Amino acid sequence: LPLFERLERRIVDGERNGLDADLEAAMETVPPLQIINETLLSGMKTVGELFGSGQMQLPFVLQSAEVMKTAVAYLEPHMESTDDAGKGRIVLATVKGDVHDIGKNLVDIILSNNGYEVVNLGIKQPITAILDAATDKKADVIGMSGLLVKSTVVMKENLQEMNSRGVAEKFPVLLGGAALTRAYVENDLTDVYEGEVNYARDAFEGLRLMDEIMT
Ligand code: B1M
Repeated sequence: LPLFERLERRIVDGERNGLDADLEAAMETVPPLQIINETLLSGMKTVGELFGSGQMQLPFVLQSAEVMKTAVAYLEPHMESTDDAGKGRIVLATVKGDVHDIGKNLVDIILSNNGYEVVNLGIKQPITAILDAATDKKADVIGMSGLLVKSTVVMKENLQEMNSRGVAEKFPVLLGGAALTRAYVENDLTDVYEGEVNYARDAFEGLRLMDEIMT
């Protein structure tokens, strides 16, 4: 297979052998972020489709996810980044009950490389932990990611909890993850929260929104 098709295939097949060499070769012609966006994410999309239609079993999805993470970790040091982290601080987490973190970690990378300090709490984070960290670290924004449909409900509960704790004015939120849609956020979440709600379709929209929030 040609290089980029082979790389995409590696994600789908969860094949790590030869990955580094292919990534090196790819970086000779294409910047690392573009490799992630156009090649690797396309592989993950196929994985999602195969899993969703019952053609791929969970352990193989996990393998693909591991190869995806390895590839992103390999590419990250080669990405362009600004030196300062003075644009603002975000506490970022995957919500309670949800283990998906590839997208959240991409958001971390994009924001960190573009002047933001990111406090990445990891996966399955209850709102109490998110709020403790946000208060502790004096976060400017709280970012929540979720890929399961039930995570969209968790996000709504989290926002209600934030209202009742009286921190809505203090913390604008940035929400993202494949289970969310702009329509759901605008129709079901914006009205729930007394603070500012922002929906990002991808990591770059997340960066643009952070820039907007912080100005
Ligand atoms: Co799971 N999974 N999974 N999974 N998994 C999905 C989400 C699913 C859609 C697959 C499917 O059925 N087609 C489905 C959810 C269905 C639903 O809820 N209706 C599903 C399921 C069912 C499950 C389990 C329940 C399976 C089971 O156990 N039977 C289980 C859940 C466990 C749990 O969470 N409690 C499970 C487990 C797993 C693995 C562990 C095997 C693995 C995750 C590994 C990991 O993340 N470390 C996994 C994977 C890999 C997927 C798919 C195939 C790929 C997800 C991914 O990484 N995409 C996924 C299929 C899909 O999404 N269509 C699927 C790439 C990533 C870059 O995209 O995270 O969307 P994404 O991020 C994007 C944007 O959304 C945005 O930016 C990123 C791109 O720039 N974004 C943000 C994300 N977060 C943001 C936050 C922001 C801003 C933007 O601001 C804060």
